Amino acid sequence: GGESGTTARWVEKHSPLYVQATRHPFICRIKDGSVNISAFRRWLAQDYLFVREFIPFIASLLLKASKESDVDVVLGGIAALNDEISWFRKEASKWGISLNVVPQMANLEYCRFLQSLALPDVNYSVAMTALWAIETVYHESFSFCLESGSKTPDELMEACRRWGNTDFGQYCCTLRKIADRCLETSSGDVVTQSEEIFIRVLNFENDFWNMSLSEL
Ligand code: HMH
Repeated sequence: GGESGTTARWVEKHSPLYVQATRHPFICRIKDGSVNISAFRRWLAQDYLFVREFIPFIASLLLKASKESDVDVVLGGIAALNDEISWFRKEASKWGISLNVVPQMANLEYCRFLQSLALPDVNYSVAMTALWAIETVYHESFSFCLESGSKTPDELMEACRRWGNTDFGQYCCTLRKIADRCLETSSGDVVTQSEEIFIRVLNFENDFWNMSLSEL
């Protein structure tokens, strides 16, 4: 069950965009082993900057959550980010990558979007839809690289497992259920706004992958 919620309908309705974000050439090249390591390095440093901006966004959701079980889930997400930040630093030092880089345009725009969603007047359902979509795109993308028959390079497996593992998938599933529950009792206006935010997240994710692939 749980497949008939609002978010599942949106994934169906916007499937070309959803597939573009979750089966991007950057991900497909990791999966078939043809990824350029310089693209991976660029992604790593830029994603570290993104995750730094992600912290205040999740913190804003913690403030908006009122149901005790929602607070627990969001708090778990924050705890996972603490570990994620350490992983980025360890991974960067392993690859000899500086994390002190200039954010590229696609990243800047995505971070600005996160900042706007963290404002106190942004509706909880809208912000929760964004969190579900952001985490789910990464899970769907990196779990694809772990499927049997994948030729994912050994040195990229840790990154793929970080977001592709089944525990992270379970977290995404929990976020989806929270978003669906919220949307069920939201006004038509909030539901419309949430669908727009879902579409914007998919576009930002696509741009982020494009940025990682682009030479420059
Ligand atoms: C760009 N989207 C981007 N970076 C991430 N780390 C996630 C989603 C998942 O947290």
